[in-house]
Amino acid sequence: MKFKTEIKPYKAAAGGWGSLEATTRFVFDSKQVLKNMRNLMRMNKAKGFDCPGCAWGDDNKSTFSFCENGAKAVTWEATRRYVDASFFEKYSVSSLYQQSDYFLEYQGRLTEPLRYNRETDHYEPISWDDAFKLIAKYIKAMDNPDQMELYTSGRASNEASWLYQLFGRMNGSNNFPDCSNMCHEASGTGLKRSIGVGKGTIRLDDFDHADAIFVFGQNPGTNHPRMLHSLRHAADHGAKIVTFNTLRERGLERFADPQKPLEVVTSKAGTISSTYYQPNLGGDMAAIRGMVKALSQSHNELIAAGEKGLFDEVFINAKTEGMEEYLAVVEATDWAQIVQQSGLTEQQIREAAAIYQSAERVICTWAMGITQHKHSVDTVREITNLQLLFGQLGKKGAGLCPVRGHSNVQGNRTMGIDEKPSKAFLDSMAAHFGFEPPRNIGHNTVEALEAMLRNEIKVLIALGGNLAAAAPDSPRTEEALRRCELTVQISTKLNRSHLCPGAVDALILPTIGRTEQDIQASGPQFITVEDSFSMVHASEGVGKPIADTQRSETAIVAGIANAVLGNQKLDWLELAADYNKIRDHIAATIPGFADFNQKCDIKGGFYLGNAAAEFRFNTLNNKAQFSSARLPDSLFPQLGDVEVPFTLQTLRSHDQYNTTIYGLDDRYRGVYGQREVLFMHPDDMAKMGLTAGDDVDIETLWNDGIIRKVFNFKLVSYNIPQGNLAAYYPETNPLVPLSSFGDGSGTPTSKSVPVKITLSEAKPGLRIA
Ligand SMILES: Nc1nc2c(c(=O)[nH]1)N[C@H]1C(S)=C(S)[C@@H](COP(=O)(O)OP(=O)(O)OC[C@H]3O[C@@H](n4cnc5c(=O)[nH]c(N)nc54)[C@H](O)[C@@H]3O)O[C@H]1N2
Ligand SMILES: Nc1nc2c(c(=O)[nH]1)N[C@H]1C(S)=C(S)[C@@H](COP(=O)(O)OP(=O)(O)OC[C@H]3O[C@@H](n4cnc5c(=O)[nH]c(N)nc54)[C@H](O)[C@@H]3O)O[C@H]1N2
Ligand SMILES: [Mo]
Repeated sequence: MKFKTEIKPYKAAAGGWGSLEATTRFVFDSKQVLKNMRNLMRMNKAKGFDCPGCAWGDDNKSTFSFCENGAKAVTWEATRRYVDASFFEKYSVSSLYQQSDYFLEYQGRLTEPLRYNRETDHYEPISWDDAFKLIAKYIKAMDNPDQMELYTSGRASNEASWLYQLFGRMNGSNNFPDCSNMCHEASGTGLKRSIGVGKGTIRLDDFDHADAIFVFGQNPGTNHPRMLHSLRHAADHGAKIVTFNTLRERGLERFADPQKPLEVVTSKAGTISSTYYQPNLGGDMAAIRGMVKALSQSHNELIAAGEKGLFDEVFINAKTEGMEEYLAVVEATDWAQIVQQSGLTEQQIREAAAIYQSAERVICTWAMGITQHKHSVDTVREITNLQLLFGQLGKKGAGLCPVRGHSNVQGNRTMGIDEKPSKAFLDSMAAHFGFEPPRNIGHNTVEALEAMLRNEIKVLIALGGNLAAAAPDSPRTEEALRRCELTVQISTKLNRSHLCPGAVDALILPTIGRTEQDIQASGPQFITVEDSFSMVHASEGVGKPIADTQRSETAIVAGIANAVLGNQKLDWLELAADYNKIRDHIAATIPGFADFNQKCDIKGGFYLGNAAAEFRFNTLNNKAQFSSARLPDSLFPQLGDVEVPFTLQTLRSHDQYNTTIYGLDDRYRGVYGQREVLFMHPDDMAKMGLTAGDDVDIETLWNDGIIRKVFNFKLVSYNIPQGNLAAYYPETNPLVPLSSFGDGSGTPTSKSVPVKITLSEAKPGLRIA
């Protein structure tokens, strides 16, 4: 595959023609025009499937509820290309390992179960029954149930993930590492500590009522394109959109709605952000603290003058705890530290505070720019503190909105994919099924990988995802997978994780996807998912699966459970034959799901509710808790006095879905035909005697003596604060140390990696050290 490489700044608005062109190119390229268009038009409708792209909600307003990147996700799944036994006969695992992630997934859909043959280094066909028996053999041979890790990626349905957690717990373990551990864990943890519920408090239509929307550390133009419609709509109605993003992101500046043809034709693109701040990586907590410092000063001045203060004292007194302590910490934080850490001026911060103050109703949204740092839990709680001071909770047009990643990652948690389940959850399982679930805390993703590296884990099962490429410290992560006795990957497409087989055995189990028909013994099935706004809705695939040897995720999980546990406690196969029966059990065990099957008929789905939005705080004393953490002294306390020249964030291009690479362009950032690029401020280049286009090597500064280095990244001049860098994940995952993770969240610090840069000396072709 040869690609034209160039760097060419993008001039147009986000959305608009560029987006339409790219969408149609993807749809038509896949040579399945009719099928694809029909698929797209059914996305996010009452009948049809939920978009596997992201977890944004559905407004049910526009006729074509899809976006460019959702279209890519759908057509990617609907490919007619496939990899079967003859493919694996041709390619050994070692030869495939040399290929790029793009090449691997591009080969098409996995169609039959495969077992790794270590003697020949090739995967070979195995029957479904034999595959299940093999898994059971390994699991039954374990000395204790915690020698197994059950990984989940956030695309799995509620039904499949609920069955999966039940299987794991009946077998005796809470080892449920998942993609959320690498993603929004800090949001869940922080919100739970502050307001008692680890989910966002707003609903989609709140965007129509907000006076100001603060968007922290998020690139919706690429990762949640449908959110641009909500932002654009809000902006059109006069809401102020205030962005905090280290990079200038095109999608947050201007947006033409591709679903409003006139706008596209006339190029009448609307401005999205009324104000755009570019803090240092990890600087948001300091910026918000500065805003509170400014607001608190105005509040005190008003009170001193005998007037009504700014803060919502009725709400604070009745519903919260810890404000005095928090404001004392704010008072004690000086402006010099705030300015130095945030990278913003006092004036900019006061200006942001003034916008906040002028708004009656405020929404704060955030994503990975907030959650993938060492102090992310504290940062999420700082955002919450700000909102609590003004009573911006539980009222129309106001609240907290962590914007989730994978399309059902929030639903997975609701279903119990959680290494630290609540007592209430376990009690409910215990009561309904009459067994004693494990009560210890299980492993998150980083802990699971560490346990594998210590040779403590015999079996790894992955319900989707691509752990080898998604997790940090690639060489160590790959080695971790290789140290399990058996690895089992339940997947749609070939990826790096399949090429890191367990030490003794490895299986690939091919599954049908969300967009495809799922026919079981009782007839066609639908599944359910939950979006970022706690809306649960049904999703029914329309495309015909490419091979009748693929099975649904639910059927695969049931097959494994049946082979391991038998059918005494539960008839797993009967459940997989009729998902209504699974939903009946969910209704009986998970709060909010009463009459689940009946509610699946509701157009647009049903709302699970949010206790905090109704002022019920499931915390100490049933009050929302202000946190009073100090600003961190440094992003890298592990490094002591070592001077860190640059902080690197690892982020997504426009043509990828996590580790799935659709293409090599990043249109809005003006990058074409390449992915190994490093975004840097031109003055930083000048200081180092470098120029745009130079090849550089990037090396992590860490405290364990391990060399972490990637080679030959092309410098791209970019609007980014000095001292900050950006490059794409997963190529830069070798740079993120496994031992560098968030306090209280365990999330790898993918947005703050301490690095140094040198002009490339490596031979072309050398990729990582
Ligand atoms: N098309 C597409 N859609 C996706 C995905 C995908 O890969 N492709 N992935 C899905 C998943 S799993 C997730 S979690 C989401 C991810 O959605 P995002 O969080 O938007 O993903 P990233 O590309 O990691 O972008 C992080 C953004 O935060 C900014 N940023 C980084 N660090 C900081 C910081 O310290 N402060 C501030 N203020 N800004 C910062 C970056 O400049 C960038 O704009 O998207 C989901 N949707
Ligand atoms: N450096 C760095 N690392 C990061 C991040 C970062 O920003 N920087 N982001 C982190 C985040 S937010 C996340 S969520 C994780 C993502 O981690 P994962 O969820 O593990 O990774 P994905 O790339 O989404 O998984 C893609 C694979 O899932 C399989 N797949 C796709 N659809 C289906 C399906 O319907 N069913 C099944 N069973 N399999 C399917 C395909 O085989 C595909 O190869 O990565 C994390 N890693
Ligand atoms: Mo994510």
